Amino acid sequence: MGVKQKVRVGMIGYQFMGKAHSHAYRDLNFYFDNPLEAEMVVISGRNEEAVKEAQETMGWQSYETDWRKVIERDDIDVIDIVTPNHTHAEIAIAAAEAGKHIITEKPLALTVDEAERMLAAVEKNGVKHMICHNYRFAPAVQYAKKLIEDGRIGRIYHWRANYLQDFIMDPNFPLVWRLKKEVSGSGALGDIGAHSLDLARFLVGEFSELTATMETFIKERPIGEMTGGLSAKGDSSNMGEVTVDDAVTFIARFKNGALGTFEATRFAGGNRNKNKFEINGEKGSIRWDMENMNNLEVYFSGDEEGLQGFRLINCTEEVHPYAGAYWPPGHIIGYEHTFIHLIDEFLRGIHGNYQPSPNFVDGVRNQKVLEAVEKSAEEKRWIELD
Ligand code: 4PW
Repeated sequence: MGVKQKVRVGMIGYQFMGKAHSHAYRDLNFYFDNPLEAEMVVISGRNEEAVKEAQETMGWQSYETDWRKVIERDDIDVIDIVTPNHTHAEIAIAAAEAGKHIITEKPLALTVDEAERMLAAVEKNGVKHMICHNYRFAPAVQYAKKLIEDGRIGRIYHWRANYLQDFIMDPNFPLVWRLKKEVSGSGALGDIGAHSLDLARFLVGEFSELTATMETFIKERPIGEMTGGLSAKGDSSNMGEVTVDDAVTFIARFKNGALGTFEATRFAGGNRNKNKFEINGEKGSIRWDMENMNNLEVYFSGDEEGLQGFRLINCTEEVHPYAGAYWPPGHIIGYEHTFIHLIDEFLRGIHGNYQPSPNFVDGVRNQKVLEAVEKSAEEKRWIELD
């Protein structure tokens, strides 16, 4: 491994996803022989004390308190957007116009219109773009994709996904940005359901129509921030309205004839980050659960009588995508590594001058599904997707 070509990154935002992306830039070249190496040039945030602390702990060279200054800099090649959803469009369009490659957190935007403007800006300016649907990059999920593409499952009949969390079940949990429509776009739907529908598009195919129902169980919450983390409590003498869904359920038809069921909720007590799916096809079935993310359960109907059933594959062998870069078989990896794999793909796209996936095209398609789910729930009817 000689001296690598550098790609200079400016990150906008520094919290949960800022940490996940920063870790990925730092560790990527330790495991993967990527032709590019990320130089963590500048991180930006409005709160100077907090962003300075993030700069120091996460290993960035400098900080800014105005994201526009990061975009204006000539020594930045990539803008990484890890801010709340309502800021994605403005930052991404400005970054594209400045000729920067862009990686952004999901969902792409608040609306289809915003998402389409973002896609138009990156295409017009010829920059590479990626959206952070990191769960696509778990080795087990990549291997599931390979099994499907190799025809091992045959025609797909069913997709069944639950994305279950429980961190806002306490009515005193504060009205954080994820619970405000004008900042987040939607609730459980866009925050976690977006991952399920992206996985469905990745593994099964495009949606043709869907029908949905949504609910907000706790309609008012104390004003406050997430100080204290997941056990944060707001000031109950000062309440505000929750303007997003707490839970959503929808059923869908895919263009290839498969049927899908989806549930995304933050009110599934005991489920911290239970992102799981099952696929049933003519020749077999596949199951995956993020909380045991190294494992894939696979059933082949052609197995010998008496030995049929789900087999448990620990996707840590050389043959499993990305796994060979780490440890000997059986030595598992975790959540943070999915971001390493995604950013590895992003940098390879920049170096090799190809458009990596998932990208803003996926972001727009996902946004159309999100919008159709909301419309269906509101109008109580099936919605077709183009
Ligand atoms: O993207 C999602 C987040 O917004 C994550 O994968 C999990 O749910 C963790 O936090 C939220």
